[in-house]
Amino acid sequence: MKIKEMMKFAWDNYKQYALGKNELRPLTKNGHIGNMFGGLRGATVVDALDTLYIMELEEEFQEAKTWVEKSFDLNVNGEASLFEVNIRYIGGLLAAYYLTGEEVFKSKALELGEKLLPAFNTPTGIPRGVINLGSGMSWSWGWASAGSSILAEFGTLHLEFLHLSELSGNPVFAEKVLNIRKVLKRVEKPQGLYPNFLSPVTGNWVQHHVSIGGLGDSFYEYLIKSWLMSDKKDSEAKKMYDDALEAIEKHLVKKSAGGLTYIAEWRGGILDHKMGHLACFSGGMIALGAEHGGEERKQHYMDLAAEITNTCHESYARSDTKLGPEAFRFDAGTEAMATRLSERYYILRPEVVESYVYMWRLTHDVKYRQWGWEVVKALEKHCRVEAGFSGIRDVYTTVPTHDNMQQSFFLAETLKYLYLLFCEDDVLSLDDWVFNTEAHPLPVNHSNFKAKASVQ
Ligand code: DMJ
Repeated sequence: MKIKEMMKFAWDNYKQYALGKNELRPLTKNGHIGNMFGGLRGATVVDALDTLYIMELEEEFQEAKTWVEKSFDLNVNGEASLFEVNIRYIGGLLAAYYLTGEEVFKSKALELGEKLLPAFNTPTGIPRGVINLGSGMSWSWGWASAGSSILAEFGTLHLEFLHLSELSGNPVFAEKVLNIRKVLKRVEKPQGLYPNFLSPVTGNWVQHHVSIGGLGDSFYEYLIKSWLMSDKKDSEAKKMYDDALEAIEKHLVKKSAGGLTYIAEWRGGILDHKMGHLACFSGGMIALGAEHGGEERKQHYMDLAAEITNTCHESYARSDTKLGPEAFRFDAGTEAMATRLSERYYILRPEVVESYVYMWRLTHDVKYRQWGWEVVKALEKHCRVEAGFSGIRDVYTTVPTHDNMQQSFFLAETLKYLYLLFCEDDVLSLDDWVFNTEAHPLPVNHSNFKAKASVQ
């Protein structure tokens, strides 16, 4: 099918021009290393493994696996983002292991997991955002206020770390993430909301900025997915998710004059009427979590999920390329469009398609497949170049400039979600798998693995 061809094209070009680098630069036909992964290489290889596997691109999967076996070096020395290494590398390796049973993926995941542990050596156990994978030294991002750690970063470790404990028999990983939860349960939440910046030293909030988009996003996602991954036994996570969503709905969810529902950002009580592309994952999340005692509440959340997904679709539909901007606003007569030049770009992000997949699987309303197909056509028309796929700098012009970057999450997420949108529901069924925030599938614990680690 078409999407499989797109994946093969993305992979083949990466392999030809950038194998072993982190991403492909499709215009200049070379590789990009960047500074997010602390000297680790092959981000695209590890991110692509499970997508190649589920699409039955067998030869290509073998190429990727061989690179992991022969060339993936973990003895590196450099500053890595704990969050990025966890979601892309640990998540990618774990998913590849669970899908294939190949030991190499498991042993690399465990070895890498060990290297992340020193980041948790803080007075509260809340990890710092940056870690040197060689020395184990860790520190906070220079841009994060007053040495704080970021909610979406330390809140997006739970799923992978429970699996690391399960596979290694070493409880340390689970202990680390359960401690994070403990700190978050204890801290006072303004109006029930979770601000994005927390001090790893005092365990208090450093700033009152709340967002379901960047800096906050996957923390909420991992609460509901922790519950699902525990086969619905981790009721503590469900309760935290329900309470957080209730506060978000009360304080952040708004309707525009034109009738579009959106989730604003909150700065110490003042609303910023903006939604980031990243926040568009929330339609899918709210649908996935729409399970409650009563039918009425369930329907309420399914409606909210559908409305948010519709708004995100509008952000695509209102652009000339039919791809959505990095952020869109609802102010001064603007509805679901970027108002700032700096927010008009699209870097092959998955969140809108991700919500289409959940909405499709949970409602079977064909419009979600139609919307997904609009994305396929737009990607082909505006992002496909001679040697791969590239992001674009302005979604509001049909002669867009390319950013010369094929992000690894395009192979891990965007293409995987598009593929799943057009598959039968039993391909990576939502009953048996949860997707980490980089779309790497992790199995639901039907056999009750270490329930003691997830509910205490
Ligand atoms: C991915 O790495 C993950 O989806 C993460 O949660 C957010 N950013 C990118 C994709 O946009």
